[in-house]
Amino acid sequence: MDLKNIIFSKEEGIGWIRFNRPDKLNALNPEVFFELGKVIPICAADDDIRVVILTGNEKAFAAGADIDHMANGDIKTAFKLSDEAIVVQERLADLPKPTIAAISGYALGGGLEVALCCDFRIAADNAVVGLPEINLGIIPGGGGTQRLPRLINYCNAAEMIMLGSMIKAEKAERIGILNKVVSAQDLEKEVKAFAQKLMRQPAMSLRAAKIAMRKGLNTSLKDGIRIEQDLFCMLFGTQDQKEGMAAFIEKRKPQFQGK
Ligand code: CO8
Repeated sequence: MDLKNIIFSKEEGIGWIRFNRPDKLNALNPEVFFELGKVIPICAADDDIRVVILTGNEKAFAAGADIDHMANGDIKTAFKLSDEAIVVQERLADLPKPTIAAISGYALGGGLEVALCCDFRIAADNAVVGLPEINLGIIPGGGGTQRLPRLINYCNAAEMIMLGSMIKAEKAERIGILNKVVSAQDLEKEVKAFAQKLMRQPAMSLRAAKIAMRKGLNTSLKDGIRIEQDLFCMLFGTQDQKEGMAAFIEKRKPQFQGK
């Protein structure tokens, strides 16, 4: 596949997607979204990929949408860019397997918004996150005003969005944006270990749990409970449910097959 702005690889059950515009702190231009749109369906379809990790380089996960591209844009340009970005982000958020954003350095604006589409965010201690769009005379356009207040409390989200403040990893973990902060040199190792833990879980249950949580967030509690019920009952048709419960009764560790 001809990719210039991201690097895609598959290693030991993990699909790695690396932003690759180092000269521009991985700023997200339309080509990046186009290439992301190509690899996300591959990650969804390939059964050998159990977990997807998005990452950048040491200095930046991604420092936002590409301001050079947007600076002279008009309303139509903005709609075009955001239409593409929104579709790709929805595909990422809906991937039926766990996704992790491994963040080193800056995750700003559209960069943080992509990370917010992942199930987990693990960051190096040099990470800086924020939604600084207001300082450019705009607002977040990649889901930031919607996903952040659904993830953390409203007042912290409002401060980040209205003041455009950038916050360090330790605070981002404290207010619930990050799952975990690790030392910069250990980031890849820690993220891999986290992914390996996920890979030991039953894949159909991971899928069901993710769908239940994601769909449930956008519906009433009553409807969400029914969504959960259907998924819960469906899992009784899997081999992994038989294995998980047999292993408990036989006092051994379960060996899940993802079936
Ligand atoms: N866009 C374009 N270029 C960028 C961006 C960016 N977002 N961020 C950094 N760069 C470039 C710089 O222009 C510079 O390029 P050059 O060397 O050619 O001048 C290079 O990357 C290195 O950057 P700096 O020299 O600025 O590095 P510093 O370490 O001094 O500063 C900062 C790092 C603080 C991260 C600084 O670069 C910065 O503030 N960047 C912009 C951050 C920002 O405002 N992000 C939000 C952008 S708007 C947005 O994301 C809207 C989201 C919409 C969602 C998508 C759907 C539409």
